Order: sequence, then structure tokens, then C-alpha cells
Amino acid sequence: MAANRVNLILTLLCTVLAVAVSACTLSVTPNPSRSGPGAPGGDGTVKARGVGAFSQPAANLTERQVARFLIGDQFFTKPWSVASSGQPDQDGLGPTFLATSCAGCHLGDGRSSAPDHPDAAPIIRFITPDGTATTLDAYGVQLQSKAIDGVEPEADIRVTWTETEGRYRDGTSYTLRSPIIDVSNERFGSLTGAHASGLRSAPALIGVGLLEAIPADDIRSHADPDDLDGDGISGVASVVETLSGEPALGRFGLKANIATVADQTALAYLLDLGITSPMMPDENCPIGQVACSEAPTGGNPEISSDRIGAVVFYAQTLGVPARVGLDDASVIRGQAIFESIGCDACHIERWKTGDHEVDALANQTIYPFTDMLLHDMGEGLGDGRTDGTAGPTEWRTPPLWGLGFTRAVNPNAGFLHDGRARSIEEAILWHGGEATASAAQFIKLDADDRERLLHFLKSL
Ligand code: HEC
Ligand code: HEC
Ligand SMILES: [Ca+2]
Ligand SMILES: [Ca+2]
Ligand SMILES: [Ca+2]
Repeated sequence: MAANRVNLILTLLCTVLAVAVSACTLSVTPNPSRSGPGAPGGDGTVKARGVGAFSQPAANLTERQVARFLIGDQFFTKPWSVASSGQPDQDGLGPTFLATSCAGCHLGDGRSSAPDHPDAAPIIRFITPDGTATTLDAYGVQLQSKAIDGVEPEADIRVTWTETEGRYRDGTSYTLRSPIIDVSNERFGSLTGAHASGLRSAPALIGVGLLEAIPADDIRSHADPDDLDGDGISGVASVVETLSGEPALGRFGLKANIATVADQTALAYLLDLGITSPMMPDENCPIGQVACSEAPTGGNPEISSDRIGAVVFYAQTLGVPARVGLDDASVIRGQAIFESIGCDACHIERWKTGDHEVDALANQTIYPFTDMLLHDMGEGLGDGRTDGTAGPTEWRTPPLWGLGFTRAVNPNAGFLHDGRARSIEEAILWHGGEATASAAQFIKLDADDRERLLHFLKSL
């Protein structure tokens, strides 16, 4: 309000006096907190805190769009039930599944709990001995560890840890843990010739529509697959096909193997919940799971295109929270350290979105801190699994926006692709491969500078 008035007065003054004072060209924005680095999600940035920080509709949606967002919210959050169980609007769960709703993994629209936590539903897929992603006759593409009554879940999944010790240069010690995947009670025979791999923790969903709206060519222009500029960083743009068979840039999934939010949503409905959609019309019933194919279905498709469209819209328009304390001296210093030790080579701060079918996502200046490219992160983080363009040790640089709200939204959330890191420090200490030099510089920082860097990361 006040800013608007200032703007109006400025405009009048500038028009009437036609003077070239700097205030005329500076132009006061209507809501200063809605632009610049403090508003990482552009005009859609939300003022949200605490457990609901990731669950707000983008601030620049119309009333009608908010209504659509709320329909999407229902089909994202409310648990699905078994077919013909008296909830005809939202039935058809399973036969096998991992969670009963999207929100069962994306807690508060944020991350899942670390994979050893009782409420986590870790995702496990399969590789051949040479590390290629594979589909098994008896198990399909992914292990579903839950099933409706009368159907066998495919197997039990348990994650335990091995620990290693290390020291910062100032002598402070730290412990890192890496996961050991234990698959037992395989109900449909052993995983013949393949092993379980690809442990994944669910990421936060804020801003995915904005990431979808970054022009593909702008992302590709940062790729440097052969490291021609010799800085040790060789980001690779992922090449995938959409579910409808079009070639596209891979943006989503932790190995950037999915092109669009819509594709990710249809795949999640089928593989994580057992819900068929117009895009994935066949129930997930691998060969040999007889009881599975006799299970009741909730009609075909179990979610209509209208409703799945609303869920896609919901995910696309989840607002990014405004940053906190970015004027703090130690936060400013922390960002300078972030840049001086090369973190910004991959975690690129600023992008401009292009066109998007959702106008609220178009032409926004955003601050996600990612290059959306694949990087070799070293053996320690590797899952041994080639998936599309991504090799066994390659991962997409994750956006860092909202990082400081992670634990407020889900106190049991972990960091990195499989939730192994118990803190942001641990996540940084795991950086290897192309990020080795950067991580080595982090280890050399003294305790005060580490604190400043973390203060900056928590302000995101
Ligand atoms: C079993 C847990 C689980 C459930 C249930 C689940 N997700 Fe996810 N979600 C994940 C994981 C894990 C990833 C990362 C995927 C990967 O790397 O393969 C992900 C990724 C995503 C992404 C891409 C985010 C990014 O930054 O790449 C979107 C969008 C998404 N999920 C939406 C949904 C929707 C919508 C639903 C409900 C239909 C859903 N998810 C259900 C675990 C889950
Ligand atoms: C070579 C590119 C690259 C560089 C340089 C780099 N990162 Fe990363 N960063 C990544 C990738 C890729 C991941 C995801 C790895 C994974 O999940 O296994 C990641 C993950 C993270 C995470 C965890 C995010 C989450 O969602 O759990 C944090 C925090 C982070 N980086 C901070 C930093 C900091 C601080 C630096 C500088 C010391 C840095 N990164 C340097 C590529 C990079
Ligand atoms: Ca079903
Ligand atoms: Ca399966
Ligand atoms: Ca390079």
C-alpha cells in the first residue's frame, strides 16, 4: 500500500517535472519483499514460516487459480482408499503401493523423513550387474513394500548405516553415514540377476513449476560436458522423452530423468500409489503377481484428467517462501564464502523464467541456486545406477531454496538424494567428484566461517 503510494507520487513527480533524478529510473516496486534475492520465487513468493512453509499457493495466483490449487491439494493430501470402500471420489489404491497419498512421502509438501524413520517409504529400483537400470518381470521398475488386503507386498525394505569419521582442518571431527539397503521376504522369487539400488528420499516440491518454466536452451547454455573451460566442472544436460514420446530436457527426479511435473505426477500415481490415470492407464501388475491382477480397481482411469491436472497445477504453484535474515552481516559474509569456494559453479543463484502455460510462472526472476544439470559427485554418493543420461555417480544439482525451512516442515527430514545427511554440513562434506575442490575448501574453513556459510544456507 505505502509503496504503491510512493510509486504513484514518484510517477507524478517524474511526469510533471520531467527530470532525470535517479528515483525516477529506480522505480519503487509495489512490494519490495516480492522481488530480488529475498523473494526467491519471484512474484509468487509467499510469507510463510514453520510447518506450513512449503504448503502455500503462490502469492500471484488469481482467486480462481487458488480454488484449483485447493482441489489439487485434496487429491495430493487425502489418503486414497481401496476400490469400492465407500469413497468413490478417491478410490483404487494399489494393489501394491508405497504410500496412500502424495503427502505420505512429501510431508507438508516438503521432504520425506530419513529412510530409516518409521514414517519413511524409501524408493528402491533395480540394476543389472553392470549398473544399468532395469525392469524385472516379477517386480516391475520399482519395489512396492505395501499392498491392499489380499495382495502380497513385493518385499520388505530396511535401511541401516555404516559410519566413517573425518576431521575439519581445525581438528573438529565429524561422522558421515552411508546407507546399506536390505531387501528381504521377496514374495515373487529372488531379484534374479539384478540387485536393489537407487534408494531415494522425496524432495521438497516448492517452486517446481518455476523450474519447469526456465527456458531449456538457457539451461543447456550452462552445460560444459567436456569441461572445455577447464574449471573441473562439467555439467551435463539430461536428455529424456516425455511420456508422450517427445524428446525433452530432463529436469525432475534426482537424476533429472523426467521432463515435466505432469509426467512425474502420473508416474508417482501409478508407481507410488497404484492409481491409474489417462497417462498411465494400466494397473501396476507385473507378470506373475496373480492376486494383484485380480484385485479390485477403482474404474479406469482411477484419477480423471481434470483431477490429475489439478494436482499438477497444485505442485507447479506451491509458493517458495521468502528468505529470512538476508541482511544479516554473517549471512552476507556467508554468501561471499559460498561464492569464493566455488559452490556457485553448480548452485547458480538466479534465473529468469520464460513462457509457461500457467501465466503466474512466466517471466519471473527466481533464485533457486541450481544449474539443473547433472554432475559427477563421486563414488561416495554413487548409487551404481545408470538412469537415462545420468551415470552411476551423477546427480542433478538440487535447488537450495527453502533449505532453512526443511526441519521446520519435517523435523525428521534428511539431506541429499537418499536422506543420509543429518545436517547441511554433512551434505556438503559428502560432495566429491566435480565438487571435490569446493568441498576441500569447505573443510579448510575455520569454525566461524563454516558458521557464516551455514547461516547463509539457512537463510534460503
Ligand atoms: C513413495 C514416496 C513418494 C510418493 C508417494 C510421491 N513421491 Fe514425489 N517424489 C518422491 C521421490 C523419491 C522423488 C525423487 C524422484 C527420483 O529421483 O526418482 C519425487 C519427486 C517428485 C517431483 C519432482 C521434484 C524434483 O525436484 O525433481 C514431483 C513434482 C513429485 N515428486 C510429485 C509427486 C506427486 C504429485 C505425488 C502424488 C501423485 C508424489 N510425488 C508422490 C517420492 C514420492
Ligand atoms: C559440481 C557441482 C556442485 C558443487 C561445486 C557444489 N554442489 Fe552442492 N550439490 C550438488 C549436487 C549434484 C547435489 C546433490 C547430491 C546428492 O543428492 O547426492 C548437491 C547437494 C547439496 C546440498 C544438499 C541439498 C539437499 O537438497 O539435500 C547442499 C546443502 C549443497 N549441495 C551445498 C553446497 C555447498 C555449500 C557447496 C560449496 C561448498 C556446494 N554445494 C558445491 C552439486 C554441487
Ligand atoms: Ca489401482
Ligand atoms: Ca513393483
Ligand atoms: Ca567447466
